[in-house]
Amino acid sequence: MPTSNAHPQLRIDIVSIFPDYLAPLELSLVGKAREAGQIDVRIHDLRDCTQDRHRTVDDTPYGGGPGMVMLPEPWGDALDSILGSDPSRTPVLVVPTPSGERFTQGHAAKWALGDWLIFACGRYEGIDSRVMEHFGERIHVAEVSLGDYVLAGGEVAALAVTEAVVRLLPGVLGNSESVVDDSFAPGRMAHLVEGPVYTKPPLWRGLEVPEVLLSG
Ligand code: JAH
Repeated sequence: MPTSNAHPQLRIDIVSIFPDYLAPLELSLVGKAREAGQIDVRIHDLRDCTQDRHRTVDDTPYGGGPGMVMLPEPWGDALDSILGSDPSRTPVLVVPTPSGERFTQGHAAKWALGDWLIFACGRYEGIDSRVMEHFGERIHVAEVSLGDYVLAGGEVAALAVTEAVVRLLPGVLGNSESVVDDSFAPGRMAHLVEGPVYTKPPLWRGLEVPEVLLSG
């Protein structure tokens, strides 16, 4: 009988109207993890879930105000389709938004233990709130912010969260760069408050590496 693995392969689905924006996931640490089969990354174009000839994904906000809001129907269809593709996994729907809770190392550590992240990357003024309300009744939904600033959309935040999670998976980092667990350190993360770092040469442009570090 199949049972829960300590670390099942992580599947990551990302829905965006700019799927090419996620191209960096083919590079570096995350790209190598994909090539090694440690993660299964799937990028989706939200416009493939529109029904009209113009592939419309947005409309004016009820109540007025600036900009446009993303229509619920394409999001509902996109997420239904992704969720229906594997009923055996336990998804977390991650929605990057400036109004979300602050994303921390604690989220990354928890999600690295799970088996499925689905990112909904909004644009414009965001996604019709009923999408989060509806899927919140079916699966875990996490609206997260990287910090107090506004981007043009959720894609860059999805890249950041993906990298923060994937580097924690066993076997993804090399031996020379192993993970220190910062998730329970209060405030600034423990290994970063140790201070500045140095490597060779010991004298560079008149600047010396602190004497105390040269003996080791
Ligand atoms: C902007 C949808 N805190 C980073 C962050 C995350 C998402 C967004 N902005 C900033 C965003 C517009 C539409 C998401």
